[in-house]
Amino acid sequence: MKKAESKLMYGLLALLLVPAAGCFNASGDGPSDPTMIGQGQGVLTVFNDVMGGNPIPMNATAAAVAWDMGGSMRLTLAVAGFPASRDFGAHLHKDPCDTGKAGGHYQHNVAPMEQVSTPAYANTTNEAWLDFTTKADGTASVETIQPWVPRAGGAKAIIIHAMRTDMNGKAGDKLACLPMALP
Ligand SMILES: [Cu+2]
Repeated sequence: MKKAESKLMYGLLALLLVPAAGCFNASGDGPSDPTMIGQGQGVLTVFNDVMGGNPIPMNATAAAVAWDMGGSMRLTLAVAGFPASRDFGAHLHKDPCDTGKAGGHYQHNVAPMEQVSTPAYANTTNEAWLDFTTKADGTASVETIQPWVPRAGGAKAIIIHAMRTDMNGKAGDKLACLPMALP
């Protein structure tokens, strides 16, 4: 497999560019070559909190890469400069960071309005969740593998939340946003 040297913008991203050994293929047809379909593009936005309640420093960083594993998606997220030893929620969201703080979660099967935040739709296989716990050095890396790739134009950001995600897909305040360049 060719390394994507040209995409190595910084060290954090470099870590994410090595596909998993032994390619995952949800359809069971055998291995297929992963294709990078998108990545975190631009700077992590840490949302202003006038009450001083945002624990993420403004100079924190994040990088993400999405791979098409042959109809399924591997999505990786790495962060640095975060508070040590703390839980955060994170998800793939529908809208850009500057549009309503990225709107709601990307859902493969789109819920009827009244069921958006129910376990039937807000779950770990219908949405891409990337909850993580930071290490003592303030870094973390996490990945999720989903049996789908996002619809064209359907996913535009990763939001980092104040708490781990509960069974209804809720994870508290939106603390930061990473723009995602996806098809
Ligand atoms: Cu979210």
